[in-house]
Amino acid sequence: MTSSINRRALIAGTGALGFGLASIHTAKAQTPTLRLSGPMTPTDQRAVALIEIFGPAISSFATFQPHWNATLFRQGTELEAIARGNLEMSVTSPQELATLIPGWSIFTAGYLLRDADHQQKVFADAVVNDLKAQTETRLNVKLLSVMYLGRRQINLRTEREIRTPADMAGVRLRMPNTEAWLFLGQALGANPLPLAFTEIYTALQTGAIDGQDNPLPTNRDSKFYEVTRQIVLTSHLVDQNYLAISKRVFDRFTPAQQAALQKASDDAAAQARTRQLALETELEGFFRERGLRVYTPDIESFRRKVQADYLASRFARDWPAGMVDRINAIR
Ligand code: KDO
Repeated sequence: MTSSINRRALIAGTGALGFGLASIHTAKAQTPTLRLSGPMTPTDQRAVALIEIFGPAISSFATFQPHWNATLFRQGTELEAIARGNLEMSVTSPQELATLIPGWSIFTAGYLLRDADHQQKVFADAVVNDLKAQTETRLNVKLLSVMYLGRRQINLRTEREIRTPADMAGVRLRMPNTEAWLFLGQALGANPLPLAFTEIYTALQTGAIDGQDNPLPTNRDSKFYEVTRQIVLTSHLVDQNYLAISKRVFDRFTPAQQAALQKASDDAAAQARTRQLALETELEGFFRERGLRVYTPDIESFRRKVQADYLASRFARDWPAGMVDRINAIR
């Protein structure tokens, strides 16, 4: 959900707030607990990698305590919780970051990143340094690694064939509740409706929405295929999340522990990316076997409209001059 508190107040307030993790200063016997809150299921490959790789790799100096299915904090409120010292970690997104630091909206644009490899190279490139630095100083959030979620596809409970954005007219498409997400739904030609991730299944089941967009592995994990009839392979966003940690919490670890945290994060992200990519190629068959129609629309017509809408949008005014070209040039 969009942050309920005033953006300026939050940013101004982070410098003055105390952080309640006194235990992090104490001896090894009391290792600090790193609580992570996220809306994903525990079977999501990012969650699996964090459980299998990240937690064990840091267990000698910190206790990793994940909370899935948004059971600790509501989707979209995690950054505010970290900034206020009420949470140590989350898996955040450019769409959420853009509600607080508008420049992040460049990564919410459809058809900008080409694939997982491009996404990884862009995150490691100096082109993102300024946004990362602003996020640390203004929000107290350090982005450890980029996590590949997958290519987002349109998934509908209706049967009408979708070839171009014009065919999306009137489709009530669920989007996460931030301005950038809702804009993407609109750019796809749909009528976007904001809804939390954890409410999608029931909304599809009851017909409160006509569809949703998410990568194929998410569709499988959250069983959206049980309550929908078709998947339109628009691949409109190479979706990225970031493993995020409170900067102040991070700074309290020794340099060796910080390096171990960074490596654990990169290793977990690498495993998750490899598995998500494999699932994306396998799953088309899985959905077809369950009776869904899976097909590729006229992608060029989607690309043209979505890119044109973004470049003409108010979001583009917050993108540093030349940044789109620099991102496109990364190979
Ligand atoms: C979603 O709400 O559709 C979304 O895919 C948005 C992502 O940025 C991310 O928050 C994701 O949900 C969750 O991690 C659940 O997979």
